[in-house]
Amino acid sequence: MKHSARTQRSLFLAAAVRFTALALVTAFVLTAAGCSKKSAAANTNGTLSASSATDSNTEEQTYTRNIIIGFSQIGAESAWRTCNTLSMKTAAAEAGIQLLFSNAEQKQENQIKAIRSFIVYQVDVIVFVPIVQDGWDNVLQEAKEAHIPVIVIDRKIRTSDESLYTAYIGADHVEEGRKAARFLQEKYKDTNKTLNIMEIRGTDGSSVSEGRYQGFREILKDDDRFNIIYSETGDFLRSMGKELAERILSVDGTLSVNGTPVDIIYSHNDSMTLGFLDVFEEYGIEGGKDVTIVSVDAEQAIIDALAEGKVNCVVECNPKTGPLVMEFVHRLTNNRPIPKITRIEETVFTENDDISKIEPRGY
Ligand code: GYE
Repeated sequence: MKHSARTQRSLFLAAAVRFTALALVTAFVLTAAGCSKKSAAANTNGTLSASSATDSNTEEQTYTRNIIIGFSQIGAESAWRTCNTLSMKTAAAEAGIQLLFSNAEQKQENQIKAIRSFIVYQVDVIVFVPIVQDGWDNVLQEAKEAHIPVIVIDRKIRTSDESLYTAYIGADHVEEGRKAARFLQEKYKDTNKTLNIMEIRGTDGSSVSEGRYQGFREILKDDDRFNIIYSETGDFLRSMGKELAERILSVDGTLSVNGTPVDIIYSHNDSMTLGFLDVFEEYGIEGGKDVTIVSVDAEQAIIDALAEGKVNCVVECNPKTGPLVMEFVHRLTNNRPIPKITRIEETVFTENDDISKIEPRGY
């Protein structure tokens, strides 16, 4: 690739800075990422690790192309997240882009540290998933002053200065909440009885959980039949889903809140839903029958549960954004424009569909 005005001089400077930053970043990446066996192998023989999901040729190719991006991922809390990470790593390898990967293990301060390291290292583009919406302006201002474009993926940030990031790629999480509610209105169109809802929220402060919370209520606000009697965060974790289910069921063995039976569970992600289904088995509760369940993500395990009638509706959220991100990185590093906002198309799978026709999810 012909280098832009980011002249040979700044490249020489960059190389010098990179060398000093290398120790910093390498130490950070190794500890944080828990690199896959493959890239870990590369590290042990002393070469710089650029996480690649395919064979050694790709690593060779990666170095020659010389576009370097820093990717700050929030963690590995769900099958969705793991797939998102793999999509990024695979797409980078296939695009010949070197990807410095950081796993923040669910901590915003680790993401801020990683972004600062990417700035020191003078990567070409920074890509990150903001675990929560607020608190990014300072570090993004530093990236801006270093002339490093930032692509925000999956979750959104809340900022007073939209110029602090170049582009957002992700789903419409408010619409995901609306889709969940519309399914319930359709399912219960012929009943007038009150329907009590238990909501399991995702990570509080995240744009995803806020969107799924808002969109759901937006649709149901004028429908008095639906009554949200419980809303608690499970932080998108299967373990927390289990914990909440045990806490609720251990009271009197029934799925109820202060004696009020729960008719519907609205869960912000499949991992938490699977946690509930784990515990339901112990209590002989049939998900999908004794209680209607609506979940979001559409990982394979929940599609299997849908096929078994254990859940009733699954709102898709697509984690495979890697190829699009790499396409935008190529455009950016060739001074070509990219759209500010790019929404990922998604669907809904319900108990009324022919589940056998659903393609394997890959996560
Ligand atoms: O729904 C959940 C993950 O940010 C859309 O994060 C993502 C969410 C996804 O933990 O499984």
